[in-house]
Amino acid sequence: MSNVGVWAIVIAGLLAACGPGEVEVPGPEGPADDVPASPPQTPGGGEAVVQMRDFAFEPAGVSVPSGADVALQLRNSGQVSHTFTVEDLAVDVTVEPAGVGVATFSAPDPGTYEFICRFHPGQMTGELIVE
Ligand SMILES: [Cu+2]
Repeated sequence: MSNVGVWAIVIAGLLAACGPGEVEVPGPEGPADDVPASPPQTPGGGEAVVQMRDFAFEPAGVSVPSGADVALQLRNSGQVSHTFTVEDLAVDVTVEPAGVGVATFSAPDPGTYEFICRFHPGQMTGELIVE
């Protein structure tokens, strides 16, 4: 009976069609539907959002182009106040719990600049990468 073989192929096809229903588990940085590594919209040079949690920045790495006027959105989703502090750039913004803030600065020469939360410097650190 060749019909059996045909059905086997059809069923295999259906199974294959259903297979991709599996969802890829996003990495530690989560689904990058907002601002991927290469910022697509850069109206003022560079815009990105940094979440502040108890106790971590997310993402912990932010890339901006050198010379850009950066307006970094800060969102505190934690229970306590946090700061976004880049000592090298004299940037220091405190954001209350459930609050928002903006860190504005001119991106300096290319390099890696550490940012921290002054209240939790041992836990909350990240890197500002100027390209
Ligand atoms: Cu903090």
